Amino acid sequence: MFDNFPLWPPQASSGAANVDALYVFLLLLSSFVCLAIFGLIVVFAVKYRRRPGVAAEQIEGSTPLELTWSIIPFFIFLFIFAWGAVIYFQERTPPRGATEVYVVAKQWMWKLQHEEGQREINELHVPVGRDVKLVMTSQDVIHSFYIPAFRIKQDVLPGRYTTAWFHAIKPGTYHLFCAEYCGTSHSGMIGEIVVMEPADYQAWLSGGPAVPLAVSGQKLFSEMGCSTCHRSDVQGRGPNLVGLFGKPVALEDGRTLTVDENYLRQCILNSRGQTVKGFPPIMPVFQGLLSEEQVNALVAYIKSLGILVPGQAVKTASATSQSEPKVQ
Ligand SMILES: [Cu+2]
Repeated sequence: MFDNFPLWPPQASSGAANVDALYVFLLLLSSFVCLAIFGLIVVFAVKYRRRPGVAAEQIEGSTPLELTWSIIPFFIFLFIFAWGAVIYFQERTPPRGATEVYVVAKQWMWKLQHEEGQREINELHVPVGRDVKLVMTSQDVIHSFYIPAFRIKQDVLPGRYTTAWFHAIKPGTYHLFCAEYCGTSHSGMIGEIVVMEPADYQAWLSGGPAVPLAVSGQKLFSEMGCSTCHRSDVQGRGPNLVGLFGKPVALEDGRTLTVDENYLRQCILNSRGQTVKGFPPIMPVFQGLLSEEQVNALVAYIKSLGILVPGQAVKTASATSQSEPKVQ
């Protein structure tokens, strides 16, 4: 009966039910408080109305009453805060081993690229039941990647990466919106998320020739001359990048930070001020020389060198196989 009157978008991700539960709780609580206030206004207006011959009586207030209506809401708010924080941390923490999709936003379209190399525009195919992490950046203004059915929304900013993740639980086609006003055709910056059964997804993946992103990155790595300094066999003039991703690194200025996508990105484009301790600041600036897609490919390549498996030969630039860009 209410099929054509959806109050909620479909719950198509693992996190959707949690978000809705919190939302419904807030809605019910707010409705209760709202009704209680307006109900009491009416009741008191009638009960304490002016009556002929009755003088108004001064009421001084009650400490127990005020304590009650302060302390109970305090704990209710704390409960809401804790509940919201749990959901927030779940939504902000991509699980290990998630499939990665690189997203580049521009006025006014979404460009998406799978780790396996497939490119899409305004459309993203994903398998059901798999964690998918989005590594997103913009090549012009601020956009926002919003999938109501998954209950995720994340700003996409120029000059850096932001991430989001989801775990689709229901095959189907869902809306993708840009949720940040980004210019004239902002309302047209929409797309579709197609959630497929794993077998269908595999068939879709193998549908066309594609070079894995890390392999494109590897090619670029040698074309741009990165491999002359960042060597994987001996220590070169730049840091060895094998096994670097996800590890803490000490910088020349005394800071220590964990190597993540943003650090790699900043170092590739302009490493000034971020040089690794013990290395001279001689890396050229690549800002303006690389497209966002090329930076993504380089980052994906460096990440594919990221995990060292004991007893297994270190993947070097020449040994990365075409089919298996990532050592798990
Ligand atoms: Cu936009």
